[in-house]
Amino acid sequence: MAFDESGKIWQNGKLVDWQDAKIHVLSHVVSYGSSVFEGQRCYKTATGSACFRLDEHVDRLFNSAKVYRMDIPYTKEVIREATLQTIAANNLEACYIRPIVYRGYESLGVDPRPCPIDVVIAVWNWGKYLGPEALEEGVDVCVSSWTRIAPNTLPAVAKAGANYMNSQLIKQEAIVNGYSEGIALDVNGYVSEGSGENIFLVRKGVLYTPALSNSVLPGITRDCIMKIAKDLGIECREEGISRGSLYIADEVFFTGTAAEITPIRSIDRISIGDGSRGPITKRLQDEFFAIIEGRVPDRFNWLTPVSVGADVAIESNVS
Ligand code: PPE
Repeated sequence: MAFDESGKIWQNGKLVDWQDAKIHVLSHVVSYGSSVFEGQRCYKTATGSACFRLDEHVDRLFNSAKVYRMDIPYTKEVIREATLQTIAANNLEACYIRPIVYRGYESLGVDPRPCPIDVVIAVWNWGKYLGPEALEEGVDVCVSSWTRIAPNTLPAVAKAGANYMNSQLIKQEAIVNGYSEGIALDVNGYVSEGSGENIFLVRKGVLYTPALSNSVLPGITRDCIMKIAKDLGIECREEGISRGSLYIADEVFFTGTAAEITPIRSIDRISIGDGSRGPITKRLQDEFFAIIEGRVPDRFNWLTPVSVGADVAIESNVS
């Protein structure tokens, strides 16, 4: 994924040129990882571009900041508007959106309180997170030798930059060993999540996902899957999942804004089900993409229209 660098970034209330969106090297965040952030998407729908679950992402950003006593100097409404404005300014009909709130430049020392709270919002094209064929063919993953952050160390409920040091250990180990991604267990040995995705498994027609007490980020895509499953009459249980039950599941998949719904076809080189995308995974994917692409009514109210370049022709792919 390379940046195009021609766009604009929203920085502390102003849209600035991509190349000018800079911070000082002695900003608090650089030494101490003091940031919280979001990952969102804007999709091209049958009726124009739409930001997906904007309110929920803004709410989660503010919750993450609250945990770390970061007082965001803008209202939620300003952040929502700034997000839409940044998408429009970059003229992207579909994009990934990255709002970041961080402790800026003033002084160093662990106590962050003297430093300002800075906010940026950037958008770019981000294709298939786990490879171009991943959504259909599935990915090969491993169980990580690294444990996920424990609830009394770094709270997984906050999407904090520092949590991703743990994610980087998980991800790099997986990649250098020939896997696409790693699944971390929590501090008690139960399944937690991938380095940047929540996880679900299917067994005998029932969907299971780790509970929030298993050190998982309260994923917005996870929430979508739980709502869609309920609607389709598929039972979903949030509970502790053992490592062993991953291997004997009929289907396993990841969810995330970047990963969307990615089937897992093997774990530690053990085939999951018949080693291809399972029927319930496909049903959930089909429904998820139908909603986000505007091919069925937005019955959960997940889409916020964005006016991107009025003269951009939007192809309708209503089938
Ligand atoms: N767990 C983790 C650790 C995580 O980072 C994500 C999102 C999720 C679960 C799924 O959450 P949600 O996107 O709300 O469904 N990971 C983001 C960042 C990935 C990155 O590489 O950066 C994302 O998918 O945008």
